[in-house]
Amino acid sequence: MSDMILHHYPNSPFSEKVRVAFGVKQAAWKSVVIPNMLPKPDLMPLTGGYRKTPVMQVGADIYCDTQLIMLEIEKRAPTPPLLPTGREGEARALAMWIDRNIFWAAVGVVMGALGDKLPKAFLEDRSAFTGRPFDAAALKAAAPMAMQQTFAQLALAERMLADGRPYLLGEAPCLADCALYNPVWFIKERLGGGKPVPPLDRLPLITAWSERLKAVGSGKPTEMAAADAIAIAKAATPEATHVDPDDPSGLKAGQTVSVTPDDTGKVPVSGALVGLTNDRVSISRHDEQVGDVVVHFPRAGFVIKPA
Ligand SMILES: N[C@@H](CCC(=O)N[C@@H](CS)C(=O)NCC(=O)O)C(=O)O
Repeated sequence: MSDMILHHYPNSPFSEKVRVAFGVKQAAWKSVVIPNMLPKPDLMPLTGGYRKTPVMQVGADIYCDTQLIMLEIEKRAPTPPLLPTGREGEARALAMWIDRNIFWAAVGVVMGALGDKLPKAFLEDRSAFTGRPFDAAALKAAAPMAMQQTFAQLALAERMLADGRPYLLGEAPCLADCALYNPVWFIKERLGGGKPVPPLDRLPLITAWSERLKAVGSGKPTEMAAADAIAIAKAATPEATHVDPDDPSGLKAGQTVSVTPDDTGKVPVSGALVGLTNDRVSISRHDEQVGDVVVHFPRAGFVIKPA
């Protein structure tokens, strides 16, 4: 089986969500470190424009968004499971809530504290990425509200742990734990040097839970050069995919479409529709550097438009 190659950077909290999943599974993976802002010249030929972090590559298949990356990891390294039997929907729904709500509140906490220490180029990049002003003064002004929001939302997760369970859905870490580790790790590592700083100081169960997840580690990474990842894509053939002919969207196999995130980093990726299921949309594209690749996105949170 081809290697799972994660394109990521160390400070990226969404990448930490994936790295901890590799840890749960003690999986082997290849690590390609990418820049933390545009330009990303070695990533764009693979994704066709999708700019977010992380991206997972397996041969000539490119998986965008951690929603889908986690499902691919689950398929390729099934044990122990991230989706507890009979509770897959719960685990995935919790992850969506965390990714779309708690994460952004936590960004407000971290950036509110660090905003004036961040390079201008980074702040400009994130303004373009989010479509909102990302400057030190605006971030600082919004920080107290972000702190309250982060606490209010994390308090819900704290209540889940109140019956003594070690992880959000029971005895073993699942997808929801990996998702929640993202914003908690972000606050702890960026602001507290690993120690619980506000609002974590008022969340003892989440703090103890985060120590358990830290001990899980990141699996078995091996460094890989970006050029090697590109060569792997070029030499590989994408896996077979399927377009559901009865999909209510009316989209048909082979038609040209664009796929765009609905929240941040709204860069459309265009190609021929080769896969469409309830969970994912897959498009085939050709690039001189990487040859024929298929780029996969989740359905939830992505807008598909006929070209
Ligand atoms: N919904 C995406 C969110 C990913 C995301 O927002 N990642 C941040 C970094 S943690 C990002 O892309 N920042 C801009 C960049 O890295 O260029 C996912 O689940 O993968």
